[in-house]
Amino acid sequence: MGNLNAALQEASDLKKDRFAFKYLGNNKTLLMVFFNSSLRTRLSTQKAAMNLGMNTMVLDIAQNAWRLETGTGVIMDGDKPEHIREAIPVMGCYCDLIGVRSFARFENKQDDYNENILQQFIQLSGRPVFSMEGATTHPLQAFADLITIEEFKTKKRPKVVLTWAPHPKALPQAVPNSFADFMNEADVDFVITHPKGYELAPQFTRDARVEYNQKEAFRGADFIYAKNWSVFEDAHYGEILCTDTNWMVDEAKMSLTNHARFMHCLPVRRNVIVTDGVIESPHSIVFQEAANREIACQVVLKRMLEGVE
Ligand code: AN0
Ligand code: CP
Repeated sequence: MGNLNAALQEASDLKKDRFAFKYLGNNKTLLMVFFNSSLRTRLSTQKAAMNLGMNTMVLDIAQNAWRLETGTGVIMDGDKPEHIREAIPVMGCYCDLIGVRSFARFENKQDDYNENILQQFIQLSGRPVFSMEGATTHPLQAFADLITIEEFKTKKRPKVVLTWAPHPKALPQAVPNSFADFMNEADVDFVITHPKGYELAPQFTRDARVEYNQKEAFRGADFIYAKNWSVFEDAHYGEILCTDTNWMVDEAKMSLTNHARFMHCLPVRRNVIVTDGVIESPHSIVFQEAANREIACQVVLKRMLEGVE
């Protein structure tokens, strides 16, 4: 928590004057590489870099780049003209820092949980690399979430509930993994609620309390953090086991809480994850949460720049 407190203090200071270090990144270039879609991460990371005086370049692998082969020993006579092992060192030639977004592919659990793509950027780019959501974690999101909870808490040790909610597509575990990881280090009463079979990786949940009855979990909560994720356990990795719409966050469940603030990392499917009424209520802090992505990223970039020659 010592490290987190220092980071939170730095975030609070930067939020008061986000241009205080506007020359730190002069003549430094950030390359942002996206293997997956993004709204918040793309804009907040670019804005954070601009606040620090950096230049930014964005590469959308799926749209404008050569399709990249990522397998080893592949005979490349198919539809992918370039291998990631050439692409990464070349990307490193043109920049000073690299941010990478590469979601879980759900093809091979080992590849996902080894952060196969992110690790290759770390090993082959010759540049400091940070995650803009990898296969298993989304630390910039969790840090922004923590900053937001600090700003809105009304007691020293608030009850924070991470609740699973339904979703039509299989989503990664990255957001809940990082949220659990950060909440376990923060000074909060942390509870996770999800249907049986949705247990997250123990290296992130550690000794967090799991309550399978969602309504029980909501009782007295100060923050409700909703998120869907797909199954982690080996036999059903990346699958959807539950489609029960009763897990949606609605007004009746929120009324069991201690006037809880509603949080979600966004993008969110209305009336699937959360009702219109809850996300539009005065207790919803999803925009403040998204706004803090800029600050969270600025702390990370500032620290990386301070470590770059
Ligand atoms: C992604 C996920 O669940 O990881 C990104 C969230 C920030 N969400 C979707 O793909 C809808
Ligand atoms: N919360 C988040 O990371 O949003 P994007 O996927 O839009 O970047």
